[in-house]
Amino acid sequence: MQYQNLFTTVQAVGPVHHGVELGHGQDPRIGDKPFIFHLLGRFGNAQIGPVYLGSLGVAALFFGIIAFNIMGMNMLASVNYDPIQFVRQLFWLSLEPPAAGAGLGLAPLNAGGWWQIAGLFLTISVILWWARTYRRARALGMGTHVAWAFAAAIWLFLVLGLIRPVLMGSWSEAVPFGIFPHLDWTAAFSLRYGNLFYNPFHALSIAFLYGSTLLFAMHGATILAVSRFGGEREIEQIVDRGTASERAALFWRWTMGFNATMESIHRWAWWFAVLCPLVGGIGILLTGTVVDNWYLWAIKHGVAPPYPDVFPAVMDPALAPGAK
Ligand code: 07D
Ligand code: 07D
Repeated sequence: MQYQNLFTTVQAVGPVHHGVELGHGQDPRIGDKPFIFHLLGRFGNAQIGPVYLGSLGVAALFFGIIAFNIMGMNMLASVNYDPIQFVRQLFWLSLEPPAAGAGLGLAPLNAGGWWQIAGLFLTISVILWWARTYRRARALGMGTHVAWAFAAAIWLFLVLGLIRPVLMGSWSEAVPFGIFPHLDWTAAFSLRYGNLFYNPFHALSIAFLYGSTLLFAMHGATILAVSRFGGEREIEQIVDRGTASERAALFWRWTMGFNATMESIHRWAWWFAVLCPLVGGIGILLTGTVVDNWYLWAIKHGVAPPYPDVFPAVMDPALAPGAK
């Protein structure tokens, strides 16, 4: 029978194991009896547990769950505690930041105060989870690449909800909590600042986003294609280049004249993924602080052509009488 490796996984079932011994000063792991879960083994490793929760994990979950509950309870209150309407309208419900004009002070609970508390707790939770990824990697003697990649996402998150609103002098600039409301915010943000497509950092961020999917597809496909030669045993293929990596490299040299190496492809992947939110965060940070209208900015710098003179001159709508 032919081996089809696109959807099926070879599940080599062996005795469950706890992993390496924990060093001095570490908390015990949770789930003393790891077990095999066949269905999950089709997506990843069939062994479930043990989990290292530790004090950082407990604290992160504690703050995260409180933040999540504050959002949920506010949304529930907004439909008069009607569970049916809560489910029906869930995607439209929102917990909004303080209104424009309220500045950076503490707001009354029902006028943005709950948003501030939920935001504070969510931020604490995300940062604690970051510390957890750093500490667990160190405890295993690994590099901290995952933590630093996560930090790039947290950078964009902090720019959107903390750094930029503080620079703009108002919490009203921040993103609301809610499924569709955060999309509305995203669209409104683009319109308010003259179309984000003309923000070169948004363009760069998109290039890295698209580039990430392209690289992920190329890499995943290449490794699956040589897995019959042991290609997914990547470390062995890096330190002792076998026929799998030889063929994979040859394939790309034959098709496009150049190939990444078994090791460098992971650098490409890491940098593309990290640069997406990293440059994106720069673009958002500049919006409204340094550049008020990306379309007019683009005309000024010769990126976008101005409308022909037959039309009246385009002015910055933010400068129009009555705009503020
Ligand atoms: C697949 C890993 C798993 C993560 C998932 C998300 C929550 C929210 C909250 C019920 C790839 C978990 C979701 C915890 C639950 C409540 C109140 C990651 C994977 C499955 N967005 N966004 C989504 C967040 C911003 C934008 C979906 C978060 C910016 C657009 C989900 C943040 C802007 C679209 C979501 C954040 C923006 C989405 C799927 C934080 C500009 C969509 C996400 C903390 C960047 C898509 C209905 C996904 C959608 C979508 C979560 C920020 C734009 C709800 C947590 C402000 C245009 N966003 N987003 O798969 O379907 O990510 O929306 O910064 O089209 Mg968003
Ligand atoms: C949000 C990082 C923070 C997330 C963290 C995760 C939890 C949940 C719980 C797992 C995603 C915390 C997680 C709390 C834990 C569980 C259960 C990363 C985040 C820390 N855009 N746009 C981008 C495109 C337009 C706009 C980036 C395309 C329009 C705004 C990306 C198009 C308008 C912002 C991108 C398009 C507009 C962006 C996001 C096309 C709307 C941003 C990169 C084809 C009308 C953000 C500089 C990312 C940004 C952003 C793509 C169009 C608005 C590349 C493809 C013109 C306001 N857009 N966009 O990684 O950085 O996000 O911009 O039309 O803020 Mg855009």
